[in-house]
Amino acid sequence: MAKPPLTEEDGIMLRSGIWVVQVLLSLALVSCNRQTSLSTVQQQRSGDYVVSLLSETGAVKQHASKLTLEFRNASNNEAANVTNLQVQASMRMAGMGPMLGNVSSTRQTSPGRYEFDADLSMAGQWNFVVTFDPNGRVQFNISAQ
Ligand SMILES: [Cu+2]
Repeated sequence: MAKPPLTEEDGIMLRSGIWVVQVLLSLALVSCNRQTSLSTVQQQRSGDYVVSLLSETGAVKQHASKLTLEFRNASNNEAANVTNLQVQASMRMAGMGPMLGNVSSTRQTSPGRYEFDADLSMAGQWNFVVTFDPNGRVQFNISAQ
């Protein structure tokens, strides 16, 4: 028995189905890009970990910026999760105590990656001290622009 010809309604169903698939595909691409488009600001070795400070531009801006810490196992380069992650930013000031940057708590965005917000009140040299696990520690010396 021959199939009945497609009606106009069938055509609309088909087109909207394709449209839904295209939207889902582009959403998947956007979320992948968000993860991979970060650039390395600085990388440090700490024990068994390679720790990278990442940002969208590869630089750290004065005032509010979104930064990401990435932890990888030094021996196999696999993303590694850590615990008790804390970030502190400070700037050495002549003739007075250090100036502290306003740093949010970290939120995990993917395996081994943790995003945080940093608000640095001045341009210049900032120390980011990162502590994790029971005894993990790494320090980044960053020039905020
Ligand atoms: Cu300062």
